[in-house]
Amino acid sequence: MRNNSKTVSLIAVKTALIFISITLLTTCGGQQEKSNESASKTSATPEYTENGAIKLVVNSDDLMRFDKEELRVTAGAKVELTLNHTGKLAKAVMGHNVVILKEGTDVAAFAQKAIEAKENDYIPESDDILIHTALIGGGETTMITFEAPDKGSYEFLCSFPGHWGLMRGKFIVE
Ligand SMILES: [Cu+2]
Repeated sequence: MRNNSKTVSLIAVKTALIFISITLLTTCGGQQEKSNESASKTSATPEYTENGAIKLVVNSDDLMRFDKEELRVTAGAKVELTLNHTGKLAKAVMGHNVVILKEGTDVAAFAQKAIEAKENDYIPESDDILIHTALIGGGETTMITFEAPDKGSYEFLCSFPGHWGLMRGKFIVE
């Protein structure tokens, strides 16, 4: 009888160990996936659409963030830029767009001017804008195509009031 109960408890211990090992393996795998997700903040390796345009995808969220700090294209190339809003908040409270400004534009001054253009989704009348997407809310997506300008380093931002401090990056044309 004693031997039997020892065997039973040994089996119980083994089962517990196997369970712990599986849990550890699963947890490690999950963490690896997460680090892969946040790895790329630039568009260094160009992707192309079926039409041969450079495909740029920028994701934005309810925490006022773009997932890209840098976008890279080549001068004169056809570019397709997609903006996704993965959040839930409405356009009126957490609207996002992508505005690319001409070289040498004072970003702070432009953002200030944009605040006054509420009726035009915060796109002010200005010569400083190279291109811009539509303003979208949570769950929405928008896309524009355009021809990349001359070589240079351009600034992009979200022109919704108060967002450009966090939501901005470089648009680099090589
Ligand atoms: Cu925004």
